[in-house]
Amino acid sequence: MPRKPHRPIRLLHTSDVHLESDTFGGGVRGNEFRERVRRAFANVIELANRHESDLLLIVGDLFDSSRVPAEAMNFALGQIGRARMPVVMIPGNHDAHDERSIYAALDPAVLPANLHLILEPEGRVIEFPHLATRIWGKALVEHSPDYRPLAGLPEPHPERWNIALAHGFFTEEGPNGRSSPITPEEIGASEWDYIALGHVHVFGDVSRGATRAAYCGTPAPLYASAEAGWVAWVTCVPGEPVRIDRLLIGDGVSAASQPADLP
Ligand SMILES: [Mn+2]
Repeated sequence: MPRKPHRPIRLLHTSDVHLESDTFGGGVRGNEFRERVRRAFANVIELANRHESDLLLIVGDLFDSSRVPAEAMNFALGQIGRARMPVVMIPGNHDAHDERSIYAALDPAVLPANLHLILEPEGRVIEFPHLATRIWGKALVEHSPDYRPLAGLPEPHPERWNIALAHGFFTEEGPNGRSSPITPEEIGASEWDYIALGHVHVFGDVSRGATRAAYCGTPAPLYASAEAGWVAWVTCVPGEPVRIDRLLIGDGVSAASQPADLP
């Protein structure tokens, strides 16, 4: 069925920020590292504003664990509130929506008005009629081989951009014991326009059939790798294939706020 959305849209897609990572412990080096991850997230918001993105997608693992001090949660929500567009977010396996969920405890009154936090394990569609867009996502509760991040994806809407969020592991092998598997068949059969993926920390295009799908990679300097520090910039124009570009997080922000190289 040919899609007939009435307007173009542009999306900034990020995931796996891993705020509050304890990779380097609680000492000076650990604090420095956590501060650099925070700067990376602030720069993602900056980039979305500067490029006037229509939507910002945060596809899981914004936090590294469910041990998040109130001050860190306030930082993250404050940054999201600075975004001048709707932000759609799902939990990942590190910040899963289980019995320790940091999101379950949030008072809706403290959430920024532009944040659409999807916490339904069965999934939820959010309509943005002014953008001719619908977004589907669901909350990861248990990261296990039985959990299918794309199960329950509805049929695409013929007059909307159909954008899905999924946090899991893309695999071309059959059942192999990997948790939260996402298969090429599921992507191809969906007929959705774009599937924004999270979980893998480096950029990867796993498009199938008419459906574009990509991992954006982590925006944070989690590893001393040229493959970290990016977001995906997705352009949807009626009648054209969906286009996926990468934007460097350091791009366009003041030198003083750019993360330095890992020591
Ligand atoms: Mn993950």
